[in-house]
Amino acid sequence: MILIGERINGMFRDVGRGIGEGDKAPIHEWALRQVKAGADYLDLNVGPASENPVQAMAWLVDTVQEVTDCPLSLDSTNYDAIEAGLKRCKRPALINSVPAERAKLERVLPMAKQYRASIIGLAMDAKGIPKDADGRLALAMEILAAAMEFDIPPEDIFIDPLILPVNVGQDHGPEALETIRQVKLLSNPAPKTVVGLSNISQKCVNRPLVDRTFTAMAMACGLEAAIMNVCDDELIATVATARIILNKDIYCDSYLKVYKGRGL
Ligand code: THG
Repeated sequence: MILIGERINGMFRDVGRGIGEGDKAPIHEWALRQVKAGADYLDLNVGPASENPVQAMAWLVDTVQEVTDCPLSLDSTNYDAIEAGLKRCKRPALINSVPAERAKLERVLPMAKQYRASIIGLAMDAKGIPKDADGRLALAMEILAAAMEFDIPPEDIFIDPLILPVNVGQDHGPEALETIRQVKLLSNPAPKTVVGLSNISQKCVNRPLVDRTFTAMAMACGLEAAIMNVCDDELIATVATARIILNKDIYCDSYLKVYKGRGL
C-alpha cells in the first residue's frame, strides 16, 4: 500500500502554529518522523486558518524538502497554492485533490501534465457527496474521462470515494467500500484508489481500532493508498498483515519486521 503521512496539516495545533509563526521545527520533526515510519508521500495541508495559502504552501514545500526528498502530496482547495507548491517539488507530486467539476478539472489537469503529477479525484461534485456507490462511481467516471481528454492515463489518477466519520455517516461506510471495489472496473488499465483514513474515526471512541478495522476491510476491497497516521505502529502492522492475507507479500515469521524495514 502507498502510505501518505497525514501529520503535516495545519489542523494540528503544533503544525498550525509552526506555519503561522514561520517556525520550521515542528515541520522538520514531523517530516522526518513520518519518513522514518515508512511514508511513501507526505501530505501537506496549510490548514483552514492560513491567511495566505499560496505563500504558506510554498514555504511548507521548501521547509519539508530541507530535510527529506520524500515525494509530496499537495492538499489544498486553492489551486494557486497547489501550483506554487508544484513549482518547488523536487520529485513528481500528488495533487490532492479535485472534485468532478468541469472548471476545476480544466484548471488542475493541465498542471498535472506540466509537472508530471498524479491526481486525487474526489467522488463529489458541486452538489456534494452522493449517498450511494453508483453515484460516486458516476463521478469517478467523469474525472477519468476528463483526464483522458487531457492525455493523463488512468494509472496516474487516484479515486477517493470520500470517507465520513462512522459516528455521523454510518450508512456511507458500505457505499465507500463498494466504490473502492468497483473503481477497478471503470477502465483498463484501472485508476488507483485512495482514502483519508483517519476521517472514519473522527470524534469516535477507540479511534485506533476503528482505523485498523477499516483499513483491513478497505484493503480487501482493493484499496491501494491511504492518507493516514503512519506513526501508528499497530496500523502499519495491520497493513502488513492484510498484505500477507491478500497474498501480496510472501509470508515469513518475521513479516512484520520485513514490512517495517522496507525502503529504509
Ligand atoms: N481525502 C483526501 N484528502 C484529505 C482527506 C480525505 N486530506 C485531509 C484529510 N482528509 C486526511 N487527513 C487527516 C488528518 C487529520 C485527521 C483526519 C484526517 C484527524 N485530525 C484530528 C481530529 O480531527 O480529531 C486532529 C487532532 C488534533 O487536533 O490534534 O483526525 O478524506 N483526498
